[in-house]
Amino acid sequence: MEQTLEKALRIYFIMGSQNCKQDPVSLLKEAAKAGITAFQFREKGKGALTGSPKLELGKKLREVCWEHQLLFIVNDDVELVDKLEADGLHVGQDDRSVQEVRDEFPEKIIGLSVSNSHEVDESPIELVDYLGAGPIFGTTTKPDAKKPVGIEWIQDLREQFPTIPLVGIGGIHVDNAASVMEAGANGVAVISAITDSVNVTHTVRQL
Ligand code: TZP
Ligand code: MG
Repeated sequence: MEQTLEKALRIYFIMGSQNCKQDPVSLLKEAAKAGITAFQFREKGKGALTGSPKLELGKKLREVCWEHQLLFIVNDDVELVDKLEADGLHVGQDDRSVQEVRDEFPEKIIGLSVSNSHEVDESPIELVDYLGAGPIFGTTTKPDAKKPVGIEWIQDLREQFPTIPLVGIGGIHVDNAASVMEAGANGVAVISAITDSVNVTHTVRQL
């Protein structure tokens, strides 16, 4: 990755086959051509693939990222990081600890989700490369999502960590993405804005 992480996280598309009404590989290709800057493979929740179908899909999605020089991050699944030669791993508060994943992957990009100051206080922020902050707005994509925290959470984090790469997540769409960036985020992480779009190219350009 030649560019800075801040820039690479600007339009961060997250998905797994469970989010898609269409073929995930075609969808990622379309989004890549339209200008997303990073991708997270998040095969998780109801209907998600496991085992070798998950690995095979991951390989195809990784190929698309390589072709378009997009950052390829794996959600949560430590086993897949090396198998898919991912650029990094994103972990939530209930996943493997940041210390463990940093020890296991000293050179990979590690992202951490944070939803409130308690989580920040309990996390070794100095070991992560970027923060995912949210859910910023209401979302139905993640059934166990916490209460929306609003763009104030981006402002708080930006104040506390002036230089860390920071992305907002949760309920972000074309019409509210700018407010997240204005609050101090380096990028927007989206699922349904793209997976549910009737015109992916147009949506990505608007984002
Ligand atoms: N983490 C916090 S909210 C969320 C995740 C994975 C779901 C985001 O999906 P959408 O469709 O962009 O609201
Ligand atoms: Mg997780």
